[in-house]
Amino acid sequence: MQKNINVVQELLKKTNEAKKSLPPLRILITGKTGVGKSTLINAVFGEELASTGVGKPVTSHLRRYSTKNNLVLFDTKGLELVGSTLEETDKEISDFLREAQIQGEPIHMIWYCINSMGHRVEETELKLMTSLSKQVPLLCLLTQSIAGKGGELKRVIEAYNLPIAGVLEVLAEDYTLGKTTFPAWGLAELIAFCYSLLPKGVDLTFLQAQTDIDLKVKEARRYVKGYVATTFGVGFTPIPFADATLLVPTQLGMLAHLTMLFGVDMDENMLLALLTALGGTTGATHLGRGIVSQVLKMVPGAGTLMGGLISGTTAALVTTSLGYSYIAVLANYTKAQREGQKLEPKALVDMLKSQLKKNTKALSKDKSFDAGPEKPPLLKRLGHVIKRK
Ligand SMILES: Nc1nc2c(ncn2[C@@H]2O[C@H](COP(=O)(O)OP(=O)(O)OP(=O)(O)O)[C@@H](O)[C@H]2O)c(=O)[nH]1
Ligand SMILES: [Mg+2]
Repeated sequence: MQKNINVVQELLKKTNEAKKSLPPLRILITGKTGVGKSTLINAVFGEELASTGVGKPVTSHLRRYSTKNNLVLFDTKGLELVGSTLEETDKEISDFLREAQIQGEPIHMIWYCINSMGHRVEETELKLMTSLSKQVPLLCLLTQSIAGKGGELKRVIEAYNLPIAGVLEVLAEDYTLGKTTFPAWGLAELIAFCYSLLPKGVDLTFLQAQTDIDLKVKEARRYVKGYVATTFGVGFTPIPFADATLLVPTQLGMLAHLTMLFGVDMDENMLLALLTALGGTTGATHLGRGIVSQVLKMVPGAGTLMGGLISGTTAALVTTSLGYSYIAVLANYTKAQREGQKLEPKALVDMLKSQLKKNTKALSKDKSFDAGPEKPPLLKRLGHVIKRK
């Protein structure tokens, strides 16, 4: 294995590779003018898309917005959808959907927005939703839903039994009416629904592009569990302590994937501070030893290294603890960034350290991790030891 690689560069490179491997996700957002499409997009995908004045015109009513997160949004503008314009609109959007499919750049989902304040749904809209949903899964979103307005409309629309994926209410931004402010709601449900509806692959693109941090945390932790299970395998083969450095490429791969899932650009200095805190140096060899020995100290009963081996279960525990702790750091980093705050590297380093302690302690109690030393006979087990390259 190459020694003294610059792990920060390596992590950044792996994160970029993970980002690039995400398939493009294309969502079309439509509905009458002023229903709140742009407001909803901003709430679900973050402030960066707030400058909705721009965007590339695709057809006379369609605009395309590409984001750096492999998400492509198509937003219609100024649709009136009354009388004869329905047929034109239907044709315009249907032709576009078909063409996109032929070009090998299919639209994965349509959000059809209706303003809850309008109290009712027009015949033309029912027709349009039915027509479009024949081509692409369509979600009917009842926007600006305050004081139960969307609920009534939801029942009305559901009663039509349209061939659509679902009807959901949402209030994308707090709404003030006189002295009363109605807090935004329904976003997490909408996000969870889309996430479950999207096909494998593009669901990850959606996960990293959307703004619900709790969902990212939940899915990232699930990813760590799966990653550790496949990396260390059933029975968790023992690893010589000296080869703990071999864990580094594995762990870096995991950290890169997690960074990608959060859809944030981690500052190079921030990563340097975090990795330095873990390993005490930027060299990969030391980093691997650093991570393992630091975390090992916190694992009860793991201090006795039989024949210089750390058990596979311990290696798995260390890696899981590292993953969970890094997720907590990413979550806080992302939250702070969204609120326009800047966290100092030291704050994140402290957070990482206290999280490592907390998670290692909790995982050590987890029965699925048998953190103690492997049972003899040692020689037999040595046959399964990972070979040093
Ligand atoms: N408070 C609040 N206001 C909203 C919400 N959704 C839309 N609005 C308001 O409704 C108006 C229209 O919203 P837009 O998001 O621009 O509507 P649009 O569907 O993109 O309109 P077009 O681009 O013209 O088709 C704006 O003034 C928004 O502030 C919401 O969830 N909460
Ligand atoms: Mg708009």
